[in-house]
This record gives sequence, C-alpha cells and structure tokens, in this order.
Amino acid sequence: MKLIVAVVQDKDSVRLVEALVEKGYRSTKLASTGGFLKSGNTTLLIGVEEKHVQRVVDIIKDICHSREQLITPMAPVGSNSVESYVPYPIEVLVGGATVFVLDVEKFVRV
Ligand code: 2BA
Repeated sequence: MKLIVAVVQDKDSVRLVEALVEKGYRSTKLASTGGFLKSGNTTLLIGVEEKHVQRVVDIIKDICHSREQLITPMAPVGSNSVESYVPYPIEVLVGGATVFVLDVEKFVRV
C-alpha cells in the first residue's frame, strides 16, 4: 500500500477528485496553504495499492496545469536614510502538482 500526497491548485481540485472517484480511487481533500505564496491550495491524500500509483499520477498529470501567478512583494527604494517601500509585481510559475509517494506501514478500515 502507498499513500500519495498531492499538493494541487484549488482550481484543479474539484475535477481531480471527480476523476479519481470515476476511476474508483478514494481520496481525502485537505485545505492547505503554500509556504511561499501564502495562498490557498489543496492537498489530497490518496491511498492505493502499489500497482495503481502510476495510474493515479497519470490522472493528476492529465488534470492539473501549471499557471503563472502574480505576487507583489515590497521593494525598498530611495536613499539609505529615508527609505520607502513600493510594491512591484513578479510572476511565479506555480506547478500543476507536487506529488509525494510514501510507503504505508499499516492500513485499517473499520
Ligand atoms: P508555495 O510554497 O506557495 O509555492 C508556490 C510557487 O512559488 C512554487 O510552485 C514555486 O514556483 C514558487 N516558489 C516556492 N518556493 C520558492 C522559493 N523559495 N523561491 C522562489 N520561488 C519559490 P511549486 O513548486 O509548483 O509548488 C506549489 C505548492 O506545492 C507550494 O506552494 C507548496 O504548497 C507545495 N510544495 C512544493 N514543493 C514542496 C515541498 N518540497 N514540500 C512540501 N510542499 C511543497
């Protein structure tokens, strides 16, 4: 048994869960927050037999897309005595999915 932990964009999460259900895979959806952008994303826990891991990864690849996202950090301007900060937008490419595959020591459903 393996546990697939997939961090995906919120925009893809509903379709992904639907596609997994359609193909007979169970999942748990958690609301999460990216450490860098500090904005919401979705983490899915998907428990599957080892032989199904690649099929699930393929479904994730099919549905989840990279997207450019604008962030506006503050940059210092002016002399060192009177500094002020102005926002400037930069583009970040957020990946379609970040996927971890973990060994499961024991799996019990009661
Ligand atoms: P965030 O941490 O909010 O990162 C969003 C995007 O910002 C990243 O996309 C990457 O393009 C960029 N980024 C992240 N850290 C950076 C840094 N130190 N310098 C420059 N750019 C940086 P992805 O790499 O596709 O990651 C999307 C989300 O997947 C992340 O959201 C995070 O929630 C999760 N993630 C990615 N790698 C992870 C890891 N090694 N462990 C746990 N979660 C991870």
